[in-house]
Amino acid sequence: MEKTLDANVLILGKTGSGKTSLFNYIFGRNVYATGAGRPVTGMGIYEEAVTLSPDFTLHLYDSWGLEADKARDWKQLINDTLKAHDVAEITEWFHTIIYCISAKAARVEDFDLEIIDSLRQGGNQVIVALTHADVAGDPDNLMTMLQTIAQSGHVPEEDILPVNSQSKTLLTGKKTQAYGREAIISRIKAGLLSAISQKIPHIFEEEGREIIETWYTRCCYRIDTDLRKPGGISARKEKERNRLFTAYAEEAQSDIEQSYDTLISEAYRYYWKFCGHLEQNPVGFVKRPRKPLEALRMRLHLTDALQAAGENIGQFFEGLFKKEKRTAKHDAFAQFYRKGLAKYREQLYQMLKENTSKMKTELREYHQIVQSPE
Ligand SMILES: Nc1nc2c(ncn2[C@@H]2O[C@H](COP(=O)(O)OP(=O)(O)OP(=O)(O)O)[C@@H](O)[C@H]2O)c(=O)[nH]1
Ligand SMILES: [Mg+2]
Repeated sequence: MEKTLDANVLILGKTGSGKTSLFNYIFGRNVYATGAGRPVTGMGIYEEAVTLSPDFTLHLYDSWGLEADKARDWKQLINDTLKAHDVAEITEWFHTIIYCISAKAARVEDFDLEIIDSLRQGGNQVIVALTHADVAGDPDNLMTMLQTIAQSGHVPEEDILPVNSQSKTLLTGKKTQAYGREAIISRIKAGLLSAISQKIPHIFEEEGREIIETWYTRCCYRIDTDLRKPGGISARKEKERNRLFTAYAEEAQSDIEQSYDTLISEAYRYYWKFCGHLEQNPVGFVKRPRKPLEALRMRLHLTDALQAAGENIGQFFEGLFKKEKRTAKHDAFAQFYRKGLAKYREQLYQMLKENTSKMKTELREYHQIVQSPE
Protein backbone atom coordinates (compact mmCIF):
# COMPACT_ATOMS: atom_id res chain seq x y z
CA MET A 1 0.00 0.00 0.00
CA GLU A 2 1.21 3.49 -0.76
CA LYS A 3 2.10 5.18 2.47
CA THR A 4 2.53 8.72 1.28
CA LEU A 5 -0.34 11.03 1.78
CA ASP A 6 -0.66 13.90 -0.66
CA ALA A 7 -2.86 16.93 -0.19
CA ASN A 8 -3.56 19.52 -2.87
CA VAL A 9 -4.14 22.95 -1.45
CA LEU A 10 -5.30 25.93 -3.48
CA ILE A 11 -4.71 29.44 -2.16
CA LEU A 12 -7.30 32.02 -3.21
CA GLY A 13 -8.09 35.62 -2.35
CA LYS A 14 -8.00 39.22 -3.54
CA THR A 15 -4.90 40.74 -5.01
CA GLY A 16 -2.57 41.89 -2.26
CA SER A 17 -4.25 39.72 0.35
CA GLY A 18 -0.95 37.91 0.89
CA LYS A 19 -1.47 34.64 -1.03
CA THR A 20 2.03 34.38 -2.42
CA SER A 21 3.57 35.40 0.90
CA LEU A 22 1.59 32.65 2.63
CA PHE A 23 2.59 30.20 -0.10
CA ASN A 24 6.29 31.06 0.42
CA TYR A 25 5.90 30.92 4.20
CA ILE A 26 4.33 27.44 4.13
CA PHE A 27 6.85 26.35 1.54
CA GLY A 28 9.70 27.62 3.68
CA ARG A 29 11.45 29.76 1.09
CA ASN A 30 10.71 32.41 -1.54
CA VAL A 31 9.40 30.48 -4.50
CA TYR A 32 7.38 33.23 -6.13
CA ALA A 33 7.56 37.02 -6.11
CA THR A 34 5.36 39.06 -3.81
CA GLY A 35 4.79 42.79 -3.67
CA ALA A 36 2.78 45.80 -2.66
CA GLY A 37 1.00 48.41 -4.72
CA ARG A 38 -0.03 46.45 -7.79
CA PRO A 39 -1.08 42.91 -8.70
CA VAL A 40 1.91 40.60 -8.74
CA THR A 41 0.88 37.04 -9.49
CA GLY A 42 -0.28 36.74 -13.11
CA MET A 43 -3.44 35.07 -14.40
CA GLY A 44 -3.26 31.35 -13.68
CA ILE A 45 -2.63 28.71 -11.03
CA TYR A 46 0.92 27.83 -9.94
CA GLU A 47 1.91 24.59 -8.26
CA GLU A 48 4.86 23.52 -6.13
CA ALA A 49 5.18 20.45 -3.92
CA VAL A 50 6.56 20.55 -0.36
CA THR A 51 7.44 17.34 1.42
CA LEU A 52 6.55 18.13 4.98
CA SER A 53 7.55 14.74 6.33
CA PRO A 54 8.56 11.49 4.60
CA ASP A 55 4.90 10.48 4.45
CA PHE A 56 3.13 13.76 3.88
CA THR A 57 3.47 15.91 0.79
CA LEU A 58 1.67 19.15 0.29
CA HIS A 59 1.00 20.35 -3.24
CA LEU A 60 0.48 24.06 -2.92
CA TYR A 61 -1.20 26.10 -5.63
CA ASP A 62 -0.76 29.86 -5.68
CA SER A 63 -3.23 31.76 -7.82
CA TRP A 64 -4.03 34.92 -9.68
CA GLY A 65 -5.52 37.44 -7.25
CA LEU A 66 -9.00 38.77 -7.65
CA GLU A 67 -9.05 42.41 -8.83
CA ALA A 68 -12.25 44.43 -8.40
CA ASP A 69 -12.75 45.12 -12.12
CA LYS A 70 -11.94 41.57 -13.23
CA ALA A 71 -14.35 39.66 -11.03
CA ARG A 72 -15.97 37.83 -13.93
CA ASP A 73 -12.72 36.53 -15.45
CA TRP A 74 -11.51 35.57 -12.01
CA LYS A 75 -14.64 33.60 -11.15
CA GLN A 76 -14.48 31.89 -14.53
CA LEU A 77 -10.86 30.83 -13.97
CA ILE A 78 -11.60 29.52 -10.48
CA ASN A 79 -14.76 27.69 -11.59
CA ASP A 80 -12.99 26.06 -14.52
CA THR A 81 -10.03 25.10 -12.34
CA LEU A 82 -12.23 23.58 -9.64
CA LYS A 83 -14.39 21.76 -12.16
CA ALA A 84 -11.35 20.22 -13.82
CA HIS A 85 -10.26 18.88 -10.43
CA ASP A 86 -13.68 17.64 -9.21
CA VAL A 87 -13.30 14.11 -10.54
CA ALA A 88 -13.63 10.62 -9.07
CA GLU A 89 -9.90 10.33 -8.27
CA ILE A 90 -9.28 11.81 -4.87
CA THR A 91 -5.64 12.49 -5.69
CA GLU A 92 -6.77 15.00 -8.33
CA TRP A 93 -8.86 17.13 -5.99
CA PHE A 94 -8.17 20.31 -4.18
CA HIS A 95 -8.52 18.88 -0.69
CA THR A 96 -8.42 22.24 0.94
CA ILE A 97 -8.86 25.79 -0.26
CA ILE A 98 -7.14 28.45 1.79
CA TYR A 99 -9.01 31.69 1.30
CA CYS A 100 -6.93 34.73 2.30
CA ILE A 101 -8.52 37.83 3.76
CA SER A 102 -6.24 40.62 4.83
CA ALA A 103 -6.77 41.65 8.44
CA LYS A 104 -5.08 44.99 7.76
CA ALA A 105 -8.34 46.74 6.89
CA ALA A 106 -10.07 44.93 9.78
CA ARG A 107 -13.12 44.48 7.58
CA VAL A 108 -14.72 41.52 5.85
CA GLU A 109 -16.42 42.27 2.56
CA ASP A 110 -19.63 40.60 1.42
CA PHE A 111 -17.94 39.56 -1.77
CA ASP A 112 -15.39 37.43 0.13
CA LEU A 113 -18.14 35.87 2.21
CA GLU A 114 -20.16 35.00 -0.89
CA ILE A 115 -17.18 33.33 -2.50
CA ILE A 116 -16.34 31.37 0.65
CA ASP A 117 -19.94 30.25 0.97
CA SER A 118 -20.16 29.16 -2.65
CA LEU A 119 -16.88 27.23 -2.34
CA ARG A 120 -18.33 25.42 0.65
CA GLN A 121 -21.57 24.77 -1.20
CA GLY A 122 -19.43 23.12 -3.86
CA GLY A 123 -18.32 20.56 -1.26
CA ASN A 124 -14.92 22.18 -0.67
CA GLN A 125 -13.05 22.23 2.59
CA VAL A 126 -12.25 25.91 3.21
CA ILE A 127 -9.73 27.35 5.64
CA VAL A 128 -9.75 31.12 5.99
CA ALA A 129 -6.35 32.71 6.59
CA LEU A 130 -6.57 36.13 8.21
CA THR A 131 -3.36 37.40 6.69
CA HIS A 132 -1.37 40.47 7.76
CA ALA A 133 -2.47 39.53 11.29
CA ASP A 134 0.64 41.30 12.66
CA VAL A 135 -0.71 44.63 11.42
CA ALA A 136 -4.35 44.07 12.34
CA GLY A 137 -4.13 46.54 15.20
CA ASP A 138 -6.47 45.92 18.08
CA PRO A 139 -6.81 42.16 18.79
CA ASP A 140 -10.57 42.72 18.93
CA ASN A 141 -10.45 43.43 15.20
CA LEU A 142 -9.31 39.89 14.50
CA MET A 143 -11.99 38.49 16.79
CA THR A 144 -14.73 40.51 15.08
CA MET A 145 -13.53 39.36 11.65
CA LEU A 146 -13.45 35.76 12.83
CA GLN A 147 -17.01 35.91 14.11
CA THR A 148 -18.32 37.59 10.97
CA ILE A 149 -16.75 34.92 8.77
CA ALA A 150 -17.92 32.05 10.95
CA GLN A 151 -21.50 33.32 10.88
CA SER A 152 -21.89 34.43 7.28
CA GLY A 153 -19.39 32.27 5.42
CA HIS A 154 -20.37 29.19 7.44
CA VAL A 155 -16.77 28.26 8.22
CA PRO A 156 -16.13 26.54 11.58
CA GLU A 157 -14.20 28.84 13.90
CA GLU A 158 -11.27 26.43 14.18
CA ASP A 159 -10.75 26.82 10.43
CA ILE A 160 -10.34 30.60 10.57
CA LEU A 161 -6.72 31.28 11.39
CA PRO A 162 -4.67 34.44 11.84
CA VAL A 163 -1.32 34.37 10.04
CA ASN A 164 1.70 36.54 9.75
CA SER A 165 3.67 35.26 6.79
CA GLN A 166 6.68 37.47 7.26
CA SER A 167 9.22 38.01 10.01
CA LYS A 168 10.18 41.66 9.85
CA THR A 169 12.17 44.31 11.63
CA LEU A 170 9.94 47.35 11.86
CA LEU A 171 11.20 50.94 11.65
CA THR A 172 10.94 51.12 15.44
CA GLY A 173 13.45 48.30 15.59
CA LYS A 174 10.81 45.92 16.90
CA LYS A 175 10.97 42.44 15.38
CA THR A 176 7.83 40.58 14.36
CA GLN A 177 7.81 36.82 14.20
CA ALA A 178 5.99 34.92 11.47
CA TYR A 179 3.26 32.64 12.83
CA GLY A 180 0.30 30.52 11.82
CA ARG A 181 2.04 27.96 9.60
CA GLU A 182 1.75 24.95 11.90
CA ALA A 183 -1.89 25.71 12.71
CA ILE A 184 -2.75 25.81 9.01
CA ILE A 185 -0.92 22.57 8.24
CA SER A 186 -2.58 20.84 11.14
CA ARG A 187 -6.05 21.97 9.97
CA ILE A 188 -5.26 20.74 6.45
CA LYS A 189 -4.42 17.30 7.85
CA ALA A 190 -7.40 17.25 10.18
CA GLY A 191 -9.72 18.19 7.34
CA LEU A 192 -8.62 15.51 4.88
CA LEU A 193 -11.25 12.98 5.86
CA SER A 194 -14.12 15.41 6.08
CA ALA A 195 -13.04 16.77 2.69
CA ILE A 196 -13.90 13.32 1.38
CA SER A 197 -17.22 12.95 3.09
CA GLN A 198 -18.21 16.37 1.78
CA LYS A 199 -17.00 16.15 -1.75
CA ILE A 200 -17.75 12.57 -2.78
CA PRO A 201 -21.54 13.01 -2.48
CA HIS A 202 -21.24 16.33 -4.27
CA ILE A 203 -19.42 14.76 -7.22
CA PHE A 204 -21.90 11.85 -7.24
CA GLU A 205 -24.82 14.26 -7.45
CA GLU A 206 -23.22 16.25 -10.26
CA GLU A 207 -22.49 13.12 -12.25
CA GLY A 208 -25.96 11.74 -11.58
CA ARG A 209 -27.62 14.93 -12.79
CA GLU A 210 -25.59 14.83 -15.96
CA ILE A 211 -26.58 11.21 -16.60
CA ILE A 212 -30.27 11.95 -16.02
CA GLU A 213 -30.10 15.00 -18.26
CA THR A 214 -28.52 12.90 -21.01
CA TRP A 215 -31.30 10.31 -20.64
CA TYR A 216 -33.91 13.04 -21.06
CA THR A 217 -32.19 14.61 -24.07
CA ARG A 218 -31.85 11.24 -25.78
CA CYS A 219 -35.55 10.50 -25.28
CA CYS A 220 -36.58 13.93 -26.56
CA TYR A 221 -34.37 13.57 -29.58
CA ARG A 222 -36.00 10.23 -30.29
CA ILE A 223 -39.46 11.77 -30.11
CA ASP A 224 -38.51 14.59 -32.44
CA THR A 225 -37.06 12.35 -35.12
CA ASP A 226 -39.52 9.49 -34.70
CA LEU A 227 -42.77 11.37 -34.87
CA ARG A 228 -41.90 13.00 -38.13
CA LYS A 229 -41.63 9.64 -39.83
CA PRO A 230 -44.67 8.09 -41.51
CA GLY A 231 -46.68 6.05 -39.02
CA GLY A 232 -44.70 7.71 -36.19
CA ILE A 233 -47.62 7.65 -33.79
CA SER A 234 -48.81 4.14 -34.54
CA ALA A 235 -49.20 1.71 -31.65
CA ARG A 236 -46.33 -0.35 -32.99
CA LYS A 237 -43.99 2.65 -33.05
CA GLU A 238 -45.08 3.61 -29.56
CA LYS A 239 -44.19 0.21 -28.25
CA GLU A 240 -40.79 0.48 -29.88
CA ARG A 241 -40.25 3.90 -28.43
CA ASN A 242 -41.23 2.84 -24.93
CA ARG A 243 -38.85 -0.07 -25.18
CA LEU A 244 -36.10 2.33 -26.12
CA PHE A 245 -36.90 4.78 -23.34
CA THR A 246 -36.69 1.89 -20.94
CA ALA A 247 -33.40 0.73 -22.38
CA TYR A 248 -32.01 4.26 -22.10
CA ALA A 249 -33.25 4.47 -18.52
CA GLU A 250 -31.57 1.18 -17.67
CA GLU A 251 -28.33 2.49 -19.13
CA ALA A 252 -28.70 5.65 -17.08
CA GLN A 253 -29.36 3.60 -13.97
CA SER A 254 -26.31 1.44 -14.54
CA ASP A 255 -24.17 4.55 -15.20
CA ILE A 256 -25.35 6.05 -11.94
CA GLU A 257 -24.66 2.81 -10.08
CA GLN A 258 -21.22 2.66 -11.60
CA SER A 259 -20.53 6.23 -10.58
CA TYR A 260 -21.63 5.35 -7.04
CA ASP A 261 -19.42 2.26 -6.91
CA THR A 262 -16.38 4.05 -8.31
CA LEU A 263 -16.69 6.93 -5.88
CA ILE A 264 -17.37 4.75 -2.85
CA SER A 265 -14.46 2.44 -3.55
CA GLU A 266 -12.19 5.40 -4.16
CA ALA A 267 -13.28 6.82 -0.78
CA TYR A 268 -12.68 3.44 0.82
CA ARG A 269 -9.21 3.15 -0.71
CA TYR A 270 -8.35 6.61 0.56
CA TYR A 271 -9.62 5.86 4.07
CA TRP A 272 -7.33 2.85 4.24
CA LYS A 273 -4.43 4.86 3.03
CA PHE A 274 -5.22 7.53 5.56
CA CYS A 275 -5.42 4.96 8.37
CA GLY A 276 -2.14 3.40 7.24
CA HIS A 277 -0.59 6.81 7.36
CA LEU A 278 -1.84 7.49 10.84
CA GLU A 279 -0.80 4.07 12.10
CA GLN A 280 2.74 4.87 11.10
CA ASN A 281 2.57 7.93 13.28
CA PRO A 282 0.59 6.53 16.17
CA VAL A 283 -2.09 9.01 17.04
CA GLY A 284 -3.96 6.59 19.23
CA PHE A 285 -7.51 7.31 18.18
CA VAL A 286 -7.50 5.61 14.83
CA LYS A 287 -9.33 2.39 14.22
CA ARG A 288 -9.14 0.59 10.92
CA PRO A 289 -12.42 0.14 9.10
CA ARG A 290 -13.73 -3.40 9.51
CA LYS A 291 -15.74 -3.85 6.39
CA PRO A 292 -15.92 -2.12 3.07
CA LEU A 293 -18.82 0.16 2.40
CA GLU A 294 -21.60 -1.56 0.60
CA ALA A 295 -22.70 0.02 -2.61
CA LEU A 296 -26.22 1.24 -2.57
CA ARG A 297 -28.36 0.27 -5.51
CA MET A 298 -30.63 2.63 -7.31
CA ARG A 299 -33.89 1.08 -8.36
CA LEU A 300 -35.67 3.26 -10.76
CA HIS A 301 -38.85 1.38 -11.70
CA LEU A 302 -39.31 3.60 -14.65
CA THR A 303 -40.46 1.02 -17.09
CA ASP A 304 -44.02 0.28 -16.04
CA ALA A 305 -45.11 3.81 -15.47
CA LEU A 306 -43.64 5.04 -18.70
CA GLN A 307 -45.26 2.29 -20.68
CA ALA A 308 -48.65 2.96 -19.13
CA ALA A 309 -48.32 6.60 -20.06
CA GLY A 310 -47.36 5.98 -23.63
CA GLU A 311 -49.37 2.93 -24.65
CA ASN A 312 -51.88 3.56 -27.42
CA ILE A 313 -51.95 7.26 -26.79
CA GLY A 314 -51.20 7.66 -30.48
CA GLN A 315 -54.64 6.35 -31.35
CA PHE A 316 -56.20 8.79 -28.97
CA PHE A 317 -54.35 11.70 -30.53
CA GLU A 318 -55.15 10.47 -33.99
CA GLY A 319 -58.86 10.73 -33.15
CA LEU A 320 -58.57 14.03 -31.35
CA PHE A 321 -56.70 15.80 -34.11
CA LYS A 322 -58.31 14.15 -37.09
CA LYS A 323 -58.97 17.39 -38.87
CA GLU A 324 -55.78 19.14 -37.83
CA LYS A 325 -52.69 19.33 -39.95
CA ARG A 326 -50.13 16.60 -39.51
CA THR A 327 -47.60 18.93 -37.84
CA ALA A 328 -50.09 20.22 -35.28
CA LYS A 329 -51.04 16.67 -34.38
CA HIS A 330 -47.43 15.67 -34.05
CA ASP A 331 -46.56 18.72 -31.99
CA ALA A 332 -49.34 17.94 -29.54
CA PHE A 333 -48.18 14.36 -29.34
CA ALA A 334 -44.55 15.32 -28.81
CA GLN A 335 -45.59 17.77 -26.10
CA PHE A 336 -47.54 15.06 -24.35
CA TYR A 337 -44.51 12.78 -24.39
CA ARG A 338 -42.17 15.49 -23.16
CA LYS A 339 -44.43 16.29 -20.25
CA GLY A 340 -44.47 12.64 -19.28
CA LEU A 341 -40.71 12.37 -19.58
CA ALA A 342 -40.18 15.54 -17.55
CA LYS A 343 -42.28 13.99 -14.78
CA TYR A 344 -40.05 10.92 -14.72
CA ARG A 345 -36.98 13.08 -14.84
CA GLU A 346 -38.21 14.74 -11.63
CA GLN A 347 -38.63 11.31 -10.06
CA LEU A 348 -35.13 10.37 -11.12
CA TYR A 349 -33.76 13.54 -9.54
CA GLN A 350 -35.67 12.74 -6.39
CA MET A 351 -34.12 9.27 -6.27
CA LEU A 352 -30.69 10.70 -6.93
CA LYS A 353 -31.20 13.10 -4.03
CA GLU A 354 -32.22 10.30 -1.70
CA ASN A 355 -29.20 8.24 -2.68
CA THR A 356 -26.89 11.21 -2.30
CA SER A 357 -28.16 11.74 1.20
CA LYS A 358 -27.71 8.04 2.01
CA MET A 359 -24.18 8.33 0.68
CA LYS A 360 -23.55 11.33 2.91
CA THR A 361 -24.75 9.45 6.00
CA GLU A 362 -22.73 6.40 5.09
CA LEU A 363 -19.53 8.39 4.60
CA ARG A 364 -20.09 10.44 7.71
CA GLU A 365 -20.57 7.29 9.78
CA TYR A 366 -17.50 5.83 8.21
CA HIS A 367 -15.55 8.93 8.96
CA GLN A 368 -16.67 8.71 12.59
CA ILE A 369 -15.67 5.05 12.88
CA VAL A 370 -12.21 5.89 11.62
CA GLN A 371 -11.78 8.76 14.02
CA SER A 372 -13.63 7.43 17.04
CA PRO A 373 -11.77 6.24 20.14
CA GLU A 374 -11.17 2.48 20.56
N1 LIG B 1 3.04 42.71 7.54
C1 LIG B 1 2.72 41.74 6.70
N2 LIG B 1 2.82 41.93 5.37
C2 LIG B 1 2.47 40.94 4.55
C3 LIG B 1 2.00 39.70 5.04
N3 LIG B 1 1.70 38.90 3.99
C4 LIG B 1 1.97 39.63 2.88
N4 LIG B 1 2.43 40.84 3.21
C5 LIG B 1 2.75 41.92 2.27
O1 LIG B 1 1.58 42.22 1.52
C6 LIG B 1 1.90 42.54 0.17
C7 LIG B 1 1.12 41.62 -0.80
O2 LIG B 1 1.54 40.28 -0.62
P1 LIG B 1 1.50 39.19 -1.76
O3 LIG B 1 1.87 37.93 -1.11
O4 LIG B 1 2.24 39.59 -2.96
O5 LIG B 1 -0.06 39.22 -2.08
P2 LIG B 1 -0.83 38.36 -3.21
O6 LIG B 1 -2.16 38.03 -2.62
O7 LIG B 1 -0.01 37.24 -3.66
O8 LIG B 1 -1.02 39.43 -4.35
P3 LIG B 1 -1.25 39.16 -5.93
O9 LIG B 1 -0.18 38.25 -6.40
O10 LIG B 1 -1.16 40.50 -6.53
O11 LIG B 1 -2.61 38.60 -6.07
C8 LIG B 1 3.41 42.38 0.06
O12 LIG B 1 3.99 43.64 0.17
C9 LIG B 1 3.79 41.52 1.24
O13 LIG B 1 5.08 41.79 1.69
C10 LIG B 1 1.91 39.53 6.47
O14 LIG B 1 1.47 38.47 6.99
N5 LIG B 1 2.28 40.57 7.24
MG1 LIG C 1 0.68 36.70 -5.56
